Amino acid sequence: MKIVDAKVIVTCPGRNFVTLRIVTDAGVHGLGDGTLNGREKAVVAYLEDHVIPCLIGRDPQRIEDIWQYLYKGAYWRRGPVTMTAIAAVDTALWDIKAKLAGLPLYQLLGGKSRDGLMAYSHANGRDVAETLDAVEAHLAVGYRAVRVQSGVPGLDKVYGIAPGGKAYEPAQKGLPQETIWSTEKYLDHVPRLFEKLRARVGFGPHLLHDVHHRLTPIEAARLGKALEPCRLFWMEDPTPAEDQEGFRLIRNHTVTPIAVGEVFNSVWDCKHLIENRLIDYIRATVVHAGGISHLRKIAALAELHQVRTGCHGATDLSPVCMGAALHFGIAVANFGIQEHMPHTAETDAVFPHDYRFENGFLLPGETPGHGVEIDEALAARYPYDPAYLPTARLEDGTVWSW
Ligand code: CS2
Ligand code: MG
Repeated sequence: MKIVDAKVIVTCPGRNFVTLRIVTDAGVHGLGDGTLNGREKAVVAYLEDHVIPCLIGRDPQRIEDIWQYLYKGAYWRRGPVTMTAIAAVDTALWDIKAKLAGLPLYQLLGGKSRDGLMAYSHANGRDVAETLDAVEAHLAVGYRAVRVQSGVPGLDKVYGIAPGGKAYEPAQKGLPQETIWSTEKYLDHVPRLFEKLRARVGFGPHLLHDVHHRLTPIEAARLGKALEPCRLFWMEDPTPAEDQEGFRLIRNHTVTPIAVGEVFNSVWDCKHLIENRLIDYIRATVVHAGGISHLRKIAALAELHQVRTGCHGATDLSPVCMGAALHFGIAVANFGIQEHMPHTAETDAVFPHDYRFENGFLLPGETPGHGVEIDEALAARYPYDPAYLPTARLEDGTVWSW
């Protein structure tokens, strides 16, 4: 069997997505997500100029061999662009293999280890009152876990909060927006927010919070300690994950569970944190961590150290990634939780899929493959529209993590 064609489809049904379509001489095709929010065109060029020419003529069944060829053969290893491109190929090849077998992808990954994937949604509000209402609205539709982000008094724009209570889309058209950040204002606000939340909803629902890389280790330790009475499911990205020993300082001060890894792109990024039990959940996912093949290796390492998966699932990861992640998540032994930011109806129309949300759980479908397709004619009606993630500065003008 041979790969006879491959092409990159860029579409923007409200936000940009990059999709790789690989076609075989068996008449079966596979799809992989190659979306890297704000750097989409870098992945497109990597795939079109450096990967696709090397794929034509290869046997699509040799998934691990092609993965190793693209990883070692590039010489320049790892990084978000390279590993997202490899992920797109890997995911498409797993889709093809499952279609050839006539099986839903999870059956090739060991079969079901659970009946469904507990999902968490995003409840955002400009102030405490709006945030409390948003949490209750998500609980009312069945979520058992809700991530909570709110505006910070005294700050104009912060991560996670859309103007006017709309659904939050981080990338904004045009060049990057600059936002102002104050750790002091944030640290004064968040513990009070969660105290009020627990008073309103009790301790039944799982509550999560994304610090989004914005604290130093000692500040994150202070926040984790202050949040202990609120019993969070996790505190995410408490400090920039390049400073991996910084997590030991956080660990020494608080038992609030820690989740990290949505910006990781290989097992090497995760190794120190997992082996030293400095985190509780690993957030790496299919599209940015080298695809199904590599994510399985990350999860296997995590399993040895009782670290569970908590795959990233924001709207800037396409339904192709979500579909593949659900097949991965329902099979993997150490599943923790799956992020679920539902895509818009426009996006779902471009990417018809068979996964579904039911009563707090996400469920992959039974269609052979990962269960997601692309309507290319519809996709063509949404041309690429440049958009960037915001940047942040402290009130004195110092560049800071957004
Ligand atoms: C966030 C992401 O979902 C999350 O946990 O960290 O939405 C992140 O901001 C975006 O994926 C960046 O493109
Ligand atoms: Mg996050």
